[in-house]
Amino acid sequence: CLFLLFFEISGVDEHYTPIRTFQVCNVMEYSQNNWLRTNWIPRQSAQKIYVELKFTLRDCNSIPLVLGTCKETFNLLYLETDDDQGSHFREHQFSKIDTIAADESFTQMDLGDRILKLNTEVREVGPMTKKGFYLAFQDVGACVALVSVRVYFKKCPYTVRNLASFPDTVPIDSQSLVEVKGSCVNHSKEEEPPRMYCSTEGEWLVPIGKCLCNPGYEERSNTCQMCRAGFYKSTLGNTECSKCPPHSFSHHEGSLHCGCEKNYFRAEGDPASMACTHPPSAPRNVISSINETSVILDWSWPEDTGGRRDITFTVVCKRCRVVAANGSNGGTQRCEPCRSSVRFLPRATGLQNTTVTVGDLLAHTNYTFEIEAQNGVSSLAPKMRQYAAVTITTNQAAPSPVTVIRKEKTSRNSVSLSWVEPERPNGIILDYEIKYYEKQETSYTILRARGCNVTLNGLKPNTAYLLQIRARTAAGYGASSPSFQFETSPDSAFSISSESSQVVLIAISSAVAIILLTVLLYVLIGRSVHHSLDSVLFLSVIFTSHTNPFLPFFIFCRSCKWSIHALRLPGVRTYVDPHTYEDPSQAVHEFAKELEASCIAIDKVVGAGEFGEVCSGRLKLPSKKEICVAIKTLKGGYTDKQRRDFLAEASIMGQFDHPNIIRLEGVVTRSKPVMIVTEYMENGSLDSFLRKHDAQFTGIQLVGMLRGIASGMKYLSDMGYVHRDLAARNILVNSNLVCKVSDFGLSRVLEDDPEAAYTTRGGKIPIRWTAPEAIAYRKFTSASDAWSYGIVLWEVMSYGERPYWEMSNQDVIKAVDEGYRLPPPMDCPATLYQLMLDCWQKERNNRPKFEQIVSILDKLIRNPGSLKITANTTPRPTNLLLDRSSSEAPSVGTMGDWMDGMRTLPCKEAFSGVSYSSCDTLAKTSTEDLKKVGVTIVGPQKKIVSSLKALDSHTKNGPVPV
Ligand code: ACK
Repeated sequence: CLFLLFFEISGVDEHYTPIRTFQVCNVMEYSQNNWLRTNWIPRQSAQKIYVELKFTLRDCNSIPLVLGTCKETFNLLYLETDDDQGSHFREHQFSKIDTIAADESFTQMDLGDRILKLNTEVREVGPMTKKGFYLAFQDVGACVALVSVRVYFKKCPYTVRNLASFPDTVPIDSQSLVEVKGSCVNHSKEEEPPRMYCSTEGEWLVPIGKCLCNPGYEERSNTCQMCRAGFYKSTLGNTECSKCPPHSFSHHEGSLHCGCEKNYFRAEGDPASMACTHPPSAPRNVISSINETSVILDWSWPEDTGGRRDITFTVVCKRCRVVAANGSNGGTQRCEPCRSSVRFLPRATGLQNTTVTVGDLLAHTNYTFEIEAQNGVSSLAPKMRQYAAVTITTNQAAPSPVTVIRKEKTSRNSVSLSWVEPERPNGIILDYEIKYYEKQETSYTILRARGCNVTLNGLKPNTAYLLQIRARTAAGYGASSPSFQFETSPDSAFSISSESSQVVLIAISSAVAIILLTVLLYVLIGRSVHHSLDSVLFLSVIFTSHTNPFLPFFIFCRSCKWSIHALRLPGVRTYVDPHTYEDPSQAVHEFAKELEASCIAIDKVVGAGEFGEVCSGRLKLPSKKEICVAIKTLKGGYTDKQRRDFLAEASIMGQFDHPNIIRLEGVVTRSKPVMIVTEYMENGSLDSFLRKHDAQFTGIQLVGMLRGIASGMKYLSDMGYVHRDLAARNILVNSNLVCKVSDFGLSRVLEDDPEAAYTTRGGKIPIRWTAPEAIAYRKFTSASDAWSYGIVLWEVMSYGERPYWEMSNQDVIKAVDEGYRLPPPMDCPATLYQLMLDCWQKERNNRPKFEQIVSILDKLIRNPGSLKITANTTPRPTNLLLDRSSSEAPSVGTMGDWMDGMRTLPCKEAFSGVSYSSCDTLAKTSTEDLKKVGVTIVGPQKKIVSSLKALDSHTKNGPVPV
């Protein structure tokens, strides 16, 4: 400071803090002009300067004798300069800022106490333009002490708002706000330009706009800081960094994304916040249900969806064959994509539901379907993709309808037609059925043709006919073609009679056929003349009526090398021997449905078969009702052959569809245990069932059961299947007493049957049930099955008696060979016994066909009265068995004869030494009595007891007939 008559004095302020002051107090003298000037103060960025003064001022009234000279104000002045002028001082250069008066003044007493009363005054100066300035204080006669002078200016200080930094800002004038643009802090970006206003008071006002932290950075204390390891931030914004989602990591700071762990992936479009995922596991529980040439595939969702919800399914169809490897037994599977004509419903890829129907497959063909569950990352991990495969074999399917029929030639009485083979024959077309009728009539004619043309003869002239054609394959008939209409030509006087032309035609064709066959006969006889008598050629030409000019013929040559062809009844399917298949497992899949083990619930064991246990259980197929089933299992440790033999039964059974043949539900071959699942027959096998219910059924009930068995056997023989082991133990009975033929197989059946015994020619045969020619030279035919049926008939009528009781197999063979036959069971209707005897005809061609047996039994059922006439139960005198050669109807002899006969029974002289006093005593004889005398075999026991009763009634009711 520049002191110009101001004095620096020490004192204390009101708080007794020592202070130094500049004082002047020349109040007694006139014309005072005392100055105090500051040093040069640089202006810096200040526009406007504030000066705060703290001072004390003495009250003039408190000073005596100063009136007129004492003042109570002083002046504040300033001078702007660009440089420090040192001690150079010019009074007139200063400009007055204000006259400062005191708000408070102090008295003498105050002074005596040395307490200063401070006044504070603030004045503003500016705007300033020069680099610096001086302040000056002018005293004109006051008693004033300047305690402090504070010089300052106002500014808005540096600040960071909304991630934008705003510099120190000095307001320009007192009127307006200063708009200041902010700059984004490091690692941030402007979202909207940041701005703020700096007020004249040095306050920041109205922040506008903001900055956002870059990806990988988050806002921390007004700065953008890198995300820590294990965290990420993928977007611009002032959110915090997020923790890495499951199965991902970030090892470095400032991560925008987290990387996926091994075997985890992120699909394009997956947000960074989503966990890393992997392809799903394979679909589960694939079930196929085959319907001819289409298959419905059903499956369950994969166990592991890979952590995603965008699961879809894709089904790939392949045709696979096992190709034999050169020189080795095994083979390799070769697959090729299915034809493009295979249809998928709704589609093959992108399936949202867990089912698809595949249609238009080829019949009898192996297909493999690979079902894959896919999700958004499947394409990123081809090696991790899994699928479930199911192999199916399509069934036989009936051919599609004939659609194109052409009329080739028309005359008065005939028309020639041709047609085009069905688009999908689904097998070899065996023949066509042509059904036609007059348009106005309802009765129709049916013809069959092997080729794709036919001539219909014997038609009425000038008549409209309608015709339909359907093709037949081993799978049966296909649907009929749409009706095709044609008209014959009008009558004409000059036309040759069609009847006579037919005759001529037939005559000519017959002649040609006979010539051809004669030549053939000649050649064949010539070739096989050295063969045995067996090699006789049977030739049968059957001419049908001229309206049906097809000539079915049968040629048999027993010992010729060429095969035997027989035209079976049209419309009936033919049994296919599964052993003719190179790969027997193909046969089983051709004829048996593969079941998922998960659809089967086993309840309990009901018996034991040769290959394993027989159980009862339940089968629940998708969208089908649960049914009771029998389950035959193949026990572990089986050989390949055992497996083949076990499944052969299913391959055979699967070809049958008849109410009296046990129905195959399917097989389980793809998991263990291997199973054959059939319908459940509540009453088990017929022999034990009958034994359990001895004498409890009416004749009609028994005949009903027998009729069922015969009907099943008719079906089998029509199919060309020979059972070879027809016996009551192989018939099953359900809760409605319906009998069904079971136990199918070839050699296996006999190997399996405990009744089967080895013959001298080798091979096992159930002697008691088998026809003599089958025992002698293994001639098994439907006629030998008819013999067995006779034995079953006997078993049924005797409620499960063992045929030939305890006789040895050798004795049975001998007795039967000598013409002896089983006697009628007790109370057996005569007609049924006659039927048995017919079945046991030595000459097999004389035995009734199953069709005839069915019709005989049907007649009996319609006329139950006929069952009342029972066959005579008295055994023949010479043997337990009846001698068929001596008489047809057995009769009761005299008491003496009868006793003689009894003594020759194979009961070791049972009656020798036994005396009977009367017929009464005889009639009361019980089986217990017989046991006592050594008749231990149940059959003869019953027979003897019933005979005694019959004899008793004869003697009581009249003379014993001779
Ligand atoms: O007489 P069962 O009770 O009837 O004892 C045998 C046993 O299994 C061994 O073959 C019984 N069995 C076989 N197949 C069936 C079936 N489909 N339903 C009921 N029981 C059956 C048979």
